[in-house]
Amino acid sequence: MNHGTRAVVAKRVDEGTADLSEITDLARAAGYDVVGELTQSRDEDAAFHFGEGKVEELATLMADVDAAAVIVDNRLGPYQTFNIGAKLPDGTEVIDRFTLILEIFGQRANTRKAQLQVELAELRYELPRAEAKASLATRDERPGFMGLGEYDQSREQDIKAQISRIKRELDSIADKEETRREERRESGFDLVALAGYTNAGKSTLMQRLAEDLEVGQNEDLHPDLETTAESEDRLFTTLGTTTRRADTGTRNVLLTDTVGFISDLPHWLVESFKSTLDSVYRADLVLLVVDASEPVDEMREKLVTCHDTLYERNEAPIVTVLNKCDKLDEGELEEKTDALSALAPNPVVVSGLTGENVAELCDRIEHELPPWERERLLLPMNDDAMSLVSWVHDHGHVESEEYEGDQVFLEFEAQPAIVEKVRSKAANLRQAETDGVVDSP
Ligand SMILES: Nc1nc2c(ncn2[C@@H]2O[C@H](COP(=O)(O)OP(=O)(O)OP(=O)(O)O)[C@@H](O)[C@H]2O)c(=O)[nH]1
Ligand SMILES: [Mg+2]
Repeated sequence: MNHGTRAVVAKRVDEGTADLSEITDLARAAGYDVVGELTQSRDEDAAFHFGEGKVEELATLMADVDAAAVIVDNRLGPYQTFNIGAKLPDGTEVIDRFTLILEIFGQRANTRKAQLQVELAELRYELPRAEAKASLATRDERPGFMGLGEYDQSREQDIKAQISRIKRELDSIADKEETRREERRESGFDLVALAGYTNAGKSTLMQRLAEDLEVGQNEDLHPDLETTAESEDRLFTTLGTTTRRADTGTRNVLLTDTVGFISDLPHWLVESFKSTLDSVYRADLVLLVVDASEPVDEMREKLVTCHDTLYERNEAPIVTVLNKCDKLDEGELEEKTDALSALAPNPVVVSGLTGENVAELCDRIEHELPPWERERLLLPMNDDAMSLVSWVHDHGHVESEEYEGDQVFLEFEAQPAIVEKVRSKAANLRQAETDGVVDSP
């Protein structure tokens, strides 16, 4: 952990002014104490990333504020990291945006899956660096340095072997989760996922929507159900996925909260978290949560990042949720909604914190989910029919249930697959009644 490690944050932009607010938040989330800042607006320098003079300025600043680490909000090449470090006091850590995010993920990974994903991302980060080292060392023919190339080459092989081992294990976890999703659908649940930029308020909304009731029905089907979804004002509070039952009215909704998105993540990092994001990509409906209290340009940028992340794989319909509406007035809201209408058409405006408009969000969820089928059935009145009726109550929405003589008239709505199941069970019951035999359930 970096608790209290003093750090300088730095950023280079090609033109304009560099904004350090996000990297500062990320640094704090990782436990650093941010004690200095440095920015530069110029083209990237191949050797130092910044201009060489700027790196010297950084060295002075770091000595002045007594910092032990510099956190650079850019992607640094392996040689750039090395060259910057060489100009700074001995023992100074040079950290770039991705290593910082990996550090946060590493600190928060508390499940086997999250740990594997972090390990995979770290190895993928290290691989090109090990390759670079191996090729450098092979070229180094100085006496006394012989054999170094071989060492680095075996490190490279080692990394590749570990990557395939972890990928295999993650694939098997992903298969199990896919099976669980299918089982849940077959039991009549609709799968809704919360997605959005980190700190948008996903976990807070999850707490709002989640039923206080335990799911209770089937422990095997829901081993990942949690009673809490942590929320906090820092980036990447949630890393793993949490699923809870939500009460939206008639539908049986399982709501999943997961890791937030962030901009400028390299492909290999997003890939490493693929199986976590599967709960979003494979949902029946995605709620894309946006912090509406931020400046509209920032909201737009974050929406683009979210859409980019979702774009490749997501199959489900998306409902944009403008959250934190308690922080702004009607006028501001309308302006922002208009300005973002192309990216976020017809959004739902809520406050996860105060609960304002959450009922409207529930209605919208019910409306956007794939429609249920309606069915009317006549059942004989016996124990088997009664247990079928109670099964329908658990897996769908019963509109009416009328008892007349030795018959039950049932009118209900449910997912097409559930309706199909009930229909065939009902046919069997009627058949058994006519035959005078009753099947065991
Ligand atoms: N004022 C206000 N604050 C909110 C609202 N929703 C969430 N917050 C605050 O915003 C911060 C982030 O909320 P979280 O629910 O942790 O956000 P998240 O999207 O789960 O964040 P990550 O897990 O990091 O991706 C917390 O301090 C919340 O209390 C809201 O509707 N209004
Ligand atoms: Mg969260």
